[in-house]
Amino acid sequence: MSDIETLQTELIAGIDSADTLEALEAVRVSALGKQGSVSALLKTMGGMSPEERQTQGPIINGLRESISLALAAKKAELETAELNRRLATERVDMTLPAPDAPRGTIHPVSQVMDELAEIFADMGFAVAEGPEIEDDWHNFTALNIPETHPARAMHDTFYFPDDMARDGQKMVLRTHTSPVQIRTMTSQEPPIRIIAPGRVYRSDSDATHTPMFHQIEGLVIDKGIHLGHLKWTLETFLKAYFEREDVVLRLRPSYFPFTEPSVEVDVGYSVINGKRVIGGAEDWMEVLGSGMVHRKVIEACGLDPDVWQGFAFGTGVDRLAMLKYGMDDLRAFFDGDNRWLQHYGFDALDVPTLSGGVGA
Ligand code: 2NM
Repeated sequence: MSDIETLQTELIAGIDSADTLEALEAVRVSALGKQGSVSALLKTMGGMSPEERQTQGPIINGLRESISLALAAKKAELETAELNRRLATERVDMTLPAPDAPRGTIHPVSQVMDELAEIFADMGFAVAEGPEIEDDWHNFTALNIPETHPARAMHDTFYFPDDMARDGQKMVLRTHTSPVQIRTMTSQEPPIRIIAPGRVYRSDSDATHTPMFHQIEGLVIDKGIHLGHLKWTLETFLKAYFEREDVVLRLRPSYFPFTEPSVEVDVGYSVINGKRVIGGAEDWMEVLGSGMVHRKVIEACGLDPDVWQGFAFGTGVDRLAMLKYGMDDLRAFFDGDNRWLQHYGFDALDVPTLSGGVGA
């Protein structure tokens, strides 16, 4: 056997017996590395005569080729074996409880807004939105609250500095969502049926008032709309929201600059185990303000009040949430205390539907 054949036999045996990737790499380095036996043979070709090179060249190159192929084949074999070993031994136990990761919940205010959107969507109302930074005209003037009107003082408005005025209009943080109704009336053709949920701001802070709170207002504009439509809509809404058929409404005359007549809506409640429960008529509590939209408001929006009439209503979302879910301190809504959220938290996947009951 020639030296080359002996070397080849030895190297192939070394490759065959390598049982780890590291051992195989050692064989590769000993043959094809810088100081390797095959590399040394390749280097001898430089000093050969042309005749010698013609006979030895193919033999040495053949050796290098066969060793390279044997190394590659063995490497693939070892890698496959390693993968199969890992597949056979490594396991993920899908029955293990997930680690105690922090879990977000739906805030009661969001939950109630979703419930309200669902209830009103069923009655054909769309959801409308508008800016929280408003100009004086949309927040006050168009709503029949002129400069000198005492309601401006009533609203405890947050005003922006004079140099932030736009088109000569002083800017404010909206004190109610009514400017959304104004924007809808000036940009859409009646008939209109919308609710406008969102954040509103008033400079007022104590146990029952926060400077930011959530309102939802509704607006219907069509021909021949009267107080009967208003009463039916609010009764249907309150029964769906409190999920009780025995919800009783009491309408009282009131005053808002933007409605005439204006109506305050009380809902009857009973006291069960010291807690107020909606339903029955043991006593009354105020839940909504409403009325027929003032003709001056309809006119301000460019509509003819002799053709178009409507009703509007408004209430506090935070208060509606407290009444339905038995919360007693408004300030906890904005503390961001995760224990409170977990207690009242609603599941992100538990979307309110009328068929499933809107409540969580
Ligand atoms: C309320 C009570 C009564 C109201 C009126 C309007 C508009 F834009 F149509 F004039 N929007 N919202 C309204 C009426 C709001 O909240 C207590």
